[in-house]
Amino acid sequence: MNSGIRRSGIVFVILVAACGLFASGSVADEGHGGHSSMSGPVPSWTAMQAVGETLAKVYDFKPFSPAQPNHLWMKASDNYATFLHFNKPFSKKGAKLVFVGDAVKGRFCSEDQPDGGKTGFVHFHRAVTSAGVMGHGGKPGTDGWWLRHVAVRHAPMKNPKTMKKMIVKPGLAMMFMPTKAPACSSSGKGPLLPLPE
Ligand SMILES: [Cu+2]
Repeated sequence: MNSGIRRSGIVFVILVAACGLFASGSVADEGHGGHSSMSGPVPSWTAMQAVGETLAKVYDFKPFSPAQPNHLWMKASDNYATFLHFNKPFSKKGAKLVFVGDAVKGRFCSEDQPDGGKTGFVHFHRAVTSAGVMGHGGKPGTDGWWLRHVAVRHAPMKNPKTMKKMIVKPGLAMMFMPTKAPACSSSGKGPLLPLPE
């Protein structure tokens, strides 16, 4: 994947993150320091409401089977997508946006993990999962997406390493949720497929 796509992805994520913060209206109670230092005009309520309406129309992509009820996805290109991750199914009243993020199509191989995870693509979710099973990680070479999460609020989650409760802070969520990928080129399973661009 070229770095242009990755960079524009980050800009997108930051924009959506900002929208999420403005629209939540509860930034102050959540103690997000960065926001209060902002000066100048603030976005109008109707402008922010229109953001939601706009996003709802284009977040219609279904990269996973079965579909994730807590996620809305937008296909940006054949191998790049962005998502909104809610605290409960988005079809439920009161569902809150917790993460925005982006994802790169690839296999569960260290060779396909963007930047080896350093830029935040730490979680692999396989494209197809049998019913009732979590789709994190998988067998070496399984098709799916590498995800990067950016929290837009303080939210409770389980630390994937210790399984203890932790609070996610707004910003890049390197702890959500690392899946260590195997090297596929040395696994003896035939030639390596081309990497996603
Ligand atoms: Cu997953």
